[in-house]
Amino acid sequence: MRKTALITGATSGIGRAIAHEFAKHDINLILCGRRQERLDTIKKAFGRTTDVYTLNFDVRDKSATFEALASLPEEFSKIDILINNAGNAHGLDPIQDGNPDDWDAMMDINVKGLLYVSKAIIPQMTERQSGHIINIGSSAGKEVYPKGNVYCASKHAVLAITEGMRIDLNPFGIKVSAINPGLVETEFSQVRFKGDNSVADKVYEGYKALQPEDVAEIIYFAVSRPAHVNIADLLVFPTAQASSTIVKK
Ligand code: NDP
Ligand code: 8X3
Repeated sequence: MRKTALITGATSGIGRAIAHEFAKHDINLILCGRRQERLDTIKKAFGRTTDVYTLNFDVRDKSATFEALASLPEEFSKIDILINNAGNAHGLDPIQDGNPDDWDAMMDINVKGLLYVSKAIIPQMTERQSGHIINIGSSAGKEVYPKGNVYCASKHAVLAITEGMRIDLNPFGIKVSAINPGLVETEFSQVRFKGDNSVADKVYEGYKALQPEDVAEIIYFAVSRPAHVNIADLLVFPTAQASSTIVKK
């Protein structure tokens, strides 16, 4: 029987690539994001290969998140795989110059949004005693880099939550994994630099960054392991990157 995966942040970058990879492997998809027109386009593209349902909500909005996830039709209501991917960096400033609105966005989306979505989905997994939750962390969840302060804190929190989830959900047979990429060429830097593409493009200049498809393939590998194997915590860099701050250009 086909599995069903719910992917947050499926309108772009890593989330969209995961949707593509999963569609190739006959996994039914629930795709989430705020940009409905993109969800429609992606549904059209992958809907020929697999069954796709879209949900439009902002993970910062607790009641909208719970309402959206409670509204799934019967045929999409059993979620085998949850990919907590929605997230972004907002700004790159030393702490003394940081914008509290950016701090709110990162903590509310990357940390609290992940918790709200998980809270809505976990009960059906504990009841069935099966499921796989993949949280998209970051190399920024393993080391802090200059001006990364609050983004790095949000991704350290994702890693701590992942470990906590794995401990608490292990008795229910639920797998929990953190996949932590280094630099991936997506719309991430456009968001971080608030649409200033002259700055955003420079992030990926002069070396080959990870592509979203590279991360998606790793995630499919993680979800397709045998029942007794759980990839707990995986860190992946582009070859040109040795750490958050060392990139060979
Ligand atoms: P993108 O900007 O390309 O994609 C971000 C996704 O998150 C979009 O689909 C966006 O959808 C969704 N999203 C953002 N804010 C919200 C919100 N408030 N509510 C619902 N959805 C939201 O970036 P990436 O693909 O690179 O990022 C995906 C994940 O990977 C993030 O968690 C990021 O931190 C992590 N990551 C990225 C790395 C990189 O170098 N790019 C490296 C390591 C980790 P929409 O705007 O339609 O809502
Ligand atoms: C995204 C990678 O290095 O921009 O998590 O923080 S980085």
